Amino acid sequence: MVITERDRTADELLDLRESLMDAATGRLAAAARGAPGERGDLARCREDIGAHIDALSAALRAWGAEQFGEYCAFTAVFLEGIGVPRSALGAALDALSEAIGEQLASARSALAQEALAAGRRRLDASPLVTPAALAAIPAEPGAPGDAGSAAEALARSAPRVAPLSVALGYMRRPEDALAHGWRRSRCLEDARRHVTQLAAAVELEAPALFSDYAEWAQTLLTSFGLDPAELVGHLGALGDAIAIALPEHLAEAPRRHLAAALERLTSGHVELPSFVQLEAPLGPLACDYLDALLQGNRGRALRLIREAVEAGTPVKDIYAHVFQPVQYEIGRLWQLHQISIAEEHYCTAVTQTILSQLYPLVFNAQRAERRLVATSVDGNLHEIGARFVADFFEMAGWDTFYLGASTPAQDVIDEVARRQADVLAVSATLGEHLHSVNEVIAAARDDGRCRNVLVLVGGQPFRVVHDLWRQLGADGSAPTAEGAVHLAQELLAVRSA
Ligand code: B12
Repeated sequence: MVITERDRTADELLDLRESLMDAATGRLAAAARGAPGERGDLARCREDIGAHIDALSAALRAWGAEQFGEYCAFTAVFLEGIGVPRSALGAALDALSEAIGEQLASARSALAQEALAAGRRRLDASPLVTPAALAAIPAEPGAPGDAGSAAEALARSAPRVAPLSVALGYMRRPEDALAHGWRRSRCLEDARRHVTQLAAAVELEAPALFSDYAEWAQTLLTSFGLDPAELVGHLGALGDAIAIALPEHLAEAPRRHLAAALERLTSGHVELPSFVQLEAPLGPLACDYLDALLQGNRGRALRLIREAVEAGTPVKDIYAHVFQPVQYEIGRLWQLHQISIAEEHYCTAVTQTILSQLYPLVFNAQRAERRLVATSVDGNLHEIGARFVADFFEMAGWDTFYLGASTPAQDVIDEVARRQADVLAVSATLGEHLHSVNEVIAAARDDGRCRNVLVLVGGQPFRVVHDLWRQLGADGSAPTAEGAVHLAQELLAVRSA
């Protein structure tokens, strides 16, 4: 490998990092004496200068001067987001430039000055980042300090915290900002999702919910070829953005949840074994069925199920040991970037079609004179879990009213009253759906027409945190549709005893 003068300059900048930081901060302090208050916190200012030196060094070694300009653009957005004017970054770059001029030999200083000048030029250009990212930082942020809870404060400050965390993440890992290119706006979307999920976990004081989400996100992102350190860096930046945007007492819980998730993420590789195993009950059928779906052969998929039914396989077993694990596996393959969204949609659509073809077998049980309403909460587009629950109750002889995906709370409650349901089954899939679960339970409890209705809840978040149902005020939860039927029967028997 050839070592160039640029590499040597980059090394020397790092060797002199501390003394350059001192010298540049000293210059800024002297300048601020004339205009106090432009930026009081000199210690933080010194740290920022350290980050500028790192970026400058990396620019000299690998990226080039123009990319240092990109780093400056993101840094300026971050600083503007916390109320520090762009001119302050310009002043810091000037101070650093003078310190470098004093401490480095002239040829090396000239190389560094070239990159610094590109940074200065970039600061004069407008807009600094995509207009969407800038628009996301409100001019007058709300007052999270007035919020009643940490979750509310976080949700209120999300429009500010998300872009701040992205800008801060890019400032700390400038290589991401450069590598992401057009995907920077997607990073902002991801940050918004992190904040939403975090607020949901904080609202219920359930750190496991956010840790589970973070592990899922880590597997997803690394399957797209991203460096695992990237999410760790971004979540760390999110914690710091929260510390900046929220008063200390409200920042504590979200930062604690983040720290717990980061501990899980950094403590090793996340294993994600297949949900379809040959040796599991009906394993060979599940493997063949999955294969038919992935081959795009719905005729064969239907034939496999029809033959199994004709051979006497109970429909319930096909639901539990074929359709459910295959759906989970489809999700896993999508998460690992092994199938596309289109393939996932296709497989799900085929399974839904075949489910409908099995209905003559689902609707022939002896009637139990009981009624169930099953729904996916507002915002939840996953409908098959609720559909499974309804079908298992139907197979137990109940009259069932399955409402499908994303039903608003009041409409659910009106339907429960109209159908005189004994049980309401509510399905959620993501942490962000829990707010709607809360809403529908509160609406049921407040409505005199639903006084005797049992409310059961289920879906992924309830499998992650076992007593979450209790916290939300439901009457119970079960991990599967079969379990839901047993639980309802038990609770109704206790009630009538
Ligand atoms: C199909 C699918 C979709 C389809 C749904 C279409 C439809 N018509 O239903 C579409 C494309 C809409 C979709 C969208 C999304 N999805 Co999706 N999806 C899936 C997939 C592959 C299958 C879901 C399914 O059919 N499961 C089968 C049923 C039978 O299982 P179940 O829901 O768990 O239900 C059982 C139990 O939980 C329980 N149960 C369920 N409800 C209830 C209720 C009660 C009362 C009780 C007692 C029990 C109970 O009993 C059921 C039967 O035994 C899953 C993979 C997975 N692991 O589930 C991902 C998955 C759930 N989706 C995921 C994601 C990320 C998303 C999106 C955010 C993607 C995106 N970026 O847009 C969106 C969110 C949409 C939204 N707002 O809800 C992730 C969630 C990861 C996470 N932990 O955060 C998963 C896990 C995929 C993955 N491995 O990454 N998705």
